[in-house]
Amino acid sequence: MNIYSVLVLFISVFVNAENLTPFDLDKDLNTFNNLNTNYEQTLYKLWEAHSEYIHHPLTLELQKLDKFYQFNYVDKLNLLNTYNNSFDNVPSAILDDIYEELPFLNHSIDNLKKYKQNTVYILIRNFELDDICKTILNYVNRVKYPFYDFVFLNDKAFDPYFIEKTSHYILSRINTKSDTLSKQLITINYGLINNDVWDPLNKIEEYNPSLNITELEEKWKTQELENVLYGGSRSYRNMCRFQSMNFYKHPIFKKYKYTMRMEPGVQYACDFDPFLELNEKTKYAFSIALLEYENTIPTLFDTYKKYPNLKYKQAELFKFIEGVDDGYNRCHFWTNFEIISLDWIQSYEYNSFMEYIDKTAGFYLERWGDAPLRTLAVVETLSIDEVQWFDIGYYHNPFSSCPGSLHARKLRKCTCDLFDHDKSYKPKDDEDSHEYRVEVGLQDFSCLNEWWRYGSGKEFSFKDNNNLFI
Ligand SMILES: Nc1nc2c(ncn2[C@@H]2O[C@H](COP(=O)(O)OP(=O)(O)OP(=O)(O)O)[C@@H](O)[C@H]2O)c(=O)[nH]1
Ligand SMILES: *[C@@H]1O[C@H](CO)[C@@H](O)[C@H](O)[C@H]1NC(C)=O
Ligand SMILES: *[C@@H]1O[C@H](CO)[C@@H](O)[C@H](O)[C@H]1NC(C)=O
Ligand SMILES: [Mg+2]
Repeated sequence: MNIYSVLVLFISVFVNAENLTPFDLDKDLNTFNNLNTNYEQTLYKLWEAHSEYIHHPLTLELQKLDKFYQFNYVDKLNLLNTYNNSFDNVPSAILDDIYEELPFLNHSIDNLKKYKQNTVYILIRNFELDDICKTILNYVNRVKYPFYDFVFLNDKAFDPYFIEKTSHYILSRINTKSDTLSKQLITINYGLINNDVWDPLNKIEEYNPSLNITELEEKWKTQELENVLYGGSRSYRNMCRFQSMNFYKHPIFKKYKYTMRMEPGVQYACDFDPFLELNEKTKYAFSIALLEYENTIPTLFDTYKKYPNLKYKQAELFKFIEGVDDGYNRCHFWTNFEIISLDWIQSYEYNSFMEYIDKTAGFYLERWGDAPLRTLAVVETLSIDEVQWFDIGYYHNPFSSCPGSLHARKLRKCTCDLFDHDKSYKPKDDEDSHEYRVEVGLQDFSCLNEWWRYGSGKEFSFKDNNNLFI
């Protein structure tokens, strides 16, 4: 692109911005649909032009970090932004206000720093704005102290309206004190993923010389005809690979220790806290476990068994995934809700396993999901007491789970109930209603039974040995 056409692009963006709705922007402007290969030239200028229209208080510093980019949204009151990125510089009167509102911190600045090492993480596309806003509203009302940071990642440019609206939902509260507190404490990070990381097939020779794009596309067509879920999709495969082995390499995550994954449209039916409820040893937490579709992973388990450093049957958690005849029972943690220790997922052990998996190209030859892959990595590298089951009401289309104990449901103020399994399937046109849910609990395709048996055991009583419900 020459200088002249770049200029024309910017000018036309600027001129048209006021006449376009955000969703027009999403569809019509190349910037939001093109692969992320030249941010400096496009996004930053576009953003500058568009930001006048939005009137937001953004700190506008697009940073290039190797193959990633980031910019942050903070309010004027944000303490870290005001006090040179350290709570140590924050005046004690302000800290005292914080301690009063967050009693579990026990007046300790170290606890405050620890609390702020947690972040929610969302990989998302611009058009999913409405769904994520519903989920965020649900989250801020279910988590008692929802002052954790957020990380949004996207392989395309974020629509400024998306940033404006999501940050508004995260920061704003009805209660004035909470409202101030969220603005003081929360940093919202918006990160961008370079196309080289997101879509390795773009440089297929470099990625894996044995692959041929024409042949891959043929394969995907066949898989789609064979009803392999998302079998025809290249972007879904990129997503699975990114969630398996790349998201945590974004430099944004350097300042965090734990992250909870959130997806647009999910619902939390009970009070919970993703980080205060973590056990000391926990490195991985999940809510739902179920069976993977067989036709998405025909050769995954055989590949796994050939991993050179394999623990396999020596692994403490192996029984959770053990099938008949040396096979895989297809149990996996459902990764759309997961809490991850970043030290663990950034470890050499985790990453050498994923790199081995990636070299076999199963992400693209078949349609390996990030859920079974995460599960195999958990089994290989963690012990039973490092994995925690979060028995909270959780719903991601079409499955839900609800605490089995009435006592827990009352304490957590759950709005879910345990369903009569035969009645839990509802007609398709009722999809949005609360009832259209398949309660996973004890169904055949649930793997909670396996977890109770071979994992941490069955615990229906509500644990209140944390500071959450004081
Ligand atoms: N930026 C970006 N995010 C994506 C892309 N594909 C999926 N995602 C996100 O990745 C997560 C998983 O994708 P989903 O489409 O929800 O996949 P799923 O949960 O297996 O299936 P459904 O929710 O049933 O569609 C969600 O948070 C999506 O928003 C993509 O191409 N680009
Ligand atoms: C802010 O922090 C940087 C790096 O930590 C340091 O070099 C600088 O002197 C600090 N500035 C103030 C005003 O404290
Ligand atoms: C890829 O495969 C197709 C069909 O088998 C073949 O025609 C083409 O030459 C191959 N491309 C490369 C770069 O090897
Ligand atoms: Mg989803």
